[in-house]
Amino acid sequence: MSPSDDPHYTFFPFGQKEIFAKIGKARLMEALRRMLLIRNFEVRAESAYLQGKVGGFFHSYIGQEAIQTAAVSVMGLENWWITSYRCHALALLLGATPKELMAELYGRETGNARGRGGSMHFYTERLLGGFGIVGGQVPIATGAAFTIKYLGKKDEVAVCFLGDGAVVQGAFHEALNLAALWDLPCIYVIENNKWGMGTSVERAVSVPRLAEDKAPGYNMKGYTFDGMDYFSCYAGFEHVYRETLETSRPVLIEVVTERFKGHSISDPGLYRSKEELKARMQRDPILIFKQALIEAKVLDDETYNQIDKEYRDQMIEAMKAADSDPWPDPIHLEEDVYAP
Ligand SMILES: Cc1ncc(C[n+]2csc(CCOP(=O)(O)OP(=O)(O)O)c2C)c(N)n1
Repeated sequence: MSPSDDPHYTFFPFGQKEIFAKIGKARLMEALRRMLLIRNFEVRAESAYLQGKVGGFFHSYIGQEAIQTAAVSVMGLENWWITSYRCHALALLLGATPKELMAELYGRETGNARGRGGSMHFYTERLLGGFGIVGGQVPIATGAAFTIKYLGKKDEVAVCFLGDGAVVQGAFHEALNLAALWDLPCIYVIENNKWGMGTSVERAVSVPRLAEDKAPGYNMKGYTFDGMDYFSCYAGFEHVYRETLETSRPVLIEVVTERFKGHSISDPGLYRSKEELKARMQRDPILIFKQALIEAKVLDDETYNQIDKEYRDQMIEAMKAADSDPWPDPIHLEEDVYAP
C-alpha cells in the first residue's frame, strides 16, 4: 500500500500535473540530479565503511531522498536548517561537496568538520548540524527561529528534521510549546520511517498520526505528506513555507516514508522480514520520480543512466581523494573543544 492510500491520514492534496507544470523541466531535472547525488553518496560511503575506511556511526538516508530534496528545492539555502544524525543528504543539498563529506567520514583534516565529527556531525553555513542526541536538534531549531524573529527578518524560517522516535522526547514538547507561545517561524518535519532503531512507531508513540494528532495540542497546524512522492513533498512544503512566512507561526509536518537500510550500518534488521522490506522498496522515491519524468517525456533511460554514472564516478573520485588526504595532527586535538 502506498502511504497516500493509508486511511489514517489526511494527506496534503496536490495535483501532480499542476505541480509538474509549475516546477518546470529544468528544476525537475535538478531535483533528479540531487536525489541521485544523495543516493550515490550513500551507496559509496557505505561501501567505504564496509572496507574499513570509515570509523564510528553511519546512518543512511536511502529511501528518504525525496523529502529533503523537495524541502530545499522549495525553501532555498537562506534559512536555518537542522537535522538528526541522519545528516548526509541535507549537507549535500545545502552545498557541502562529496569530497569534504567523504573526507570527514574518513576522519581526515580536509573533512567537513576537520575529521573531528564523522558521519553524524556535518555542517554548512546554514546547516546547524547533524545531532547525535535524539531530539537534541529540536530546541536548537526553536532557538534559530527565535533569532529570526528577534532580528526582525521576515524572509527566513528555521527548518527542523527529526525522526518519529524523537517526538516522544521531552525536548520536543518543550520546544514546540515555546515556538507556539512566541509565534516563532519554525517548520518541524517528522520523517516517519516507522522505526526508531528496532522499535516500531506503533509501540513508541501513543497516537497514530504524528502531526495531525499532536499539532492541535500545541495550537499549531499539522500536515501529512507522502514522503515517497516528490510531488507531494514539493506541494506540501511550498504551502507550509508560504504560510509560515505570512503568519510567523510554527507548523508540524509528518512525512510518511521508509528507510531502506538498517537503522545504522551495524543493524542486522531482525525486527522486520526481508519480504516486507523488499515489498516496501518497490516504492523507491527515485524510481517513482524517474517514471513520472519519463512519462512526461522530459527524461529517457539513457540520460538517467548518464547522470547516475556521473555521480558514481564523482563518488569514487571523492573516495580516492579522501584515502590519500592527511590525518589531523594530534597536536590540535584539544582545539575547538568547549567544556564549561
Ligand atoms: C536521547 C537519546 N536516547 C537514545 C539514543 C539512542 N538512539 C539513537 S538513534 C535512536 C532511534 C531514533 O529513531 P528516530 O527518531 O525514529 O530516527 P531515525 O533513526 O528513524 O531516523 C535511538 C533510540 C540517543 N542517541 N539519544
